[in-house]
Amino acid sequence: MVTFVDRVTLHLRAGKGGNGCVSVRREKFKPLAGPDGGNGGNGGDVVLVADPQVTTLLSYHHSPHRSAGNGGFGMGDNRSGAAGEHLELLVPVGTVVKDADGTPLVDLVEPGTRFIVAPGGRGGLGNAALASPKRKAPGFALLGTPGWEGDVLLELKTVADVALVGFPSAGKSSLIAAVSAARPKIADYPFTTLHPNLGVVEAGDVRFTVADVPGLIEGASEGRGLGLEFLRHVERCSVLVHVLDCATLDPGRDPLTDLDVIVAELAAYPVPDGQTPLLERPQVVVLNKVDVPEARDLADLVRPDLEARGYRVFEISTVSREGLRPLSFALGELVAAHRAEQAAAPAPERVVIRPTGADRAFDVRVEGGTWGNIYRILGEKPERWVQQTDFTNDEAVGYLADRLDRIGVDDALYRAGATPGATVVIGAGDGVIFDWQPALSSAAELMTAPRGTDPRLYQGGRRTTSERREKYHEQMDAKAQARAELEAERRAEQHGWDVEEDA
Ligand SMILES: Nc1nc2c(ncn2[C@@H]2O[C@H](COP(=O)(O)OP(=O)(O)OP(=O)(O)O)[C@@H](O)[C@H]2O)c(=O)[nH]1
Ligand SMILES: [Mg+2]
Repeated sequence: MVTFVDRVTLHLRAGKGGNGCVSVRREKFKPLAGPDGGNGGNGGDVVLVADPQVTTLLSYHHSPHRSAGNGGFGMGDNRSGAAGEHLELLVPVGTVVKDADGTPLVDLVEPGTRFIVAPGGRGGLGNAALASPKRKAPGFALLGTPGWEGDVLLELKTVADVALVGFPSAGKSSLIAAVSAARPKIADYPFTTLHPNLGVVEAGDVRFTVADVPGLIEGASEGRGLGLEFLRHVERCSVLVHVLDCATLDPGRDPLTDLDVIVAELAAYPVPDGQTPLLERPQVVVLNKVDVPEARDLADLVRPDLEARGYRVFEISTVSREGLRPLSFALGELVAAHRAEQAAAPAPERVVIRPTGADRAFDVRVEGGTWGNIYRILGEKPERWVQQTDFTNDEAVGYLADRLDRIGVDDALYRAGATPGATVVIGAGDGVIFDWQPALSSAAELMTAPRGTDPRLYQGGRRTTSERREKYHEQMDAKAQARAELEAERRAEQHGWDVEEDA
């Protein structure tokens, strides 16, 4: 049974944005009282949260398909759709998130860090929100856009200060059990430890974490034993401890050759860019099992050699607990020194989260095709606008054309050499294909009324300033005429002759 998982592929789907609504308000005696379709709700995001309480990616191994809630549809009477529920996925501190190609996206080393790994789609605007002085009665609404969908790779890299490395059965798990509250499995057969164990050690006023990783053997870098797979968990450790077995009964093994083998394997491990190679980090040597008399003799024998190579050497026994205190304190000092160095160094650059690269609104790419050139438009906005367009609605298509024209798509197409009738594709792959007419005309424009207006709505609608001014002048003219008529009548009565002739 799998109990520890440190690498998993997640299949994620963020929520889809809800569609906007087309609706017209109806009142008694005023059946067409203006648009009142509400907006669709935004789709929910999938968010990764680094949580110290979580230690494995096991639950994602069992159920790797995760999705966030969809946004609700907009409704009439200006009711907006509900926002889709966000999905929070708790991951261990030290989880590296990579995209499907293996490019790192973010490194969740700080507890509590949140990363929106799959952003939800946008809700579409309803026709009430699309109304404007020019477009009083939009007969269309925008569709919700789909949420991000795809695979990401989660990789757990244990965050510990000290890593214990060495041959199987050297006593690494015994050591972590002796100095911390960790209780890993300990047995006298090789590869007892199959996944890293973490323990917390307190030495004086320094508190640090120790990781016990599965044993290494010669050829581990070629995949022998458990391979170098688990050295991933050593990558983030600042101090390495070589645990050497002084009581091994295996012929051909002794502390010095063991150390050479391990050092050669560590040298073969490639750390990610920007990190200190494993062998350039502070290292100490621990000669274990000195409670066994022969082991102590052997330890005393090899000690000068190791010190000559520049290592600090500690003789310990996890059984009699001899030498554990000096070891803990020495490790505490090294860790404290490393932390002080880190604090003095400038803070490492933060990882950029999902760069959109959208300083330009769009790009036009000319591609050769069987039927002549294809002009491909790539850009965050044009692609989103296409997703928002209901192509069964001519008004919506016209609105899309206006939007594209406004950011200069037509001009850019001209400049790229497109002629009317050329094939234009918006988006990658098949995208959406148009026969280009400058200012992409649509049937809606052939209607008698300008796009976005509806003559039926004008009866009770608000008048524009010029209309009002015209009406005012008309009224004034009528008044003046009436006054003139009255005056003429009055005079005719007085003088008894016909004023018309007089004029
Ligand atoms: N006599 C003696 N035996 C020890 C000492 N430390 C560990 N052992 C024994 O050595 C054997 C292996 O110990 P582990 O701690 O499981 O070794 P390990 O390095 O974690 O081994 P793997 O997990 O297989 O890589 C066990 O039987 C322990 O009881 C010690 O100080 N003295
Ligand atoms: Mg072990």
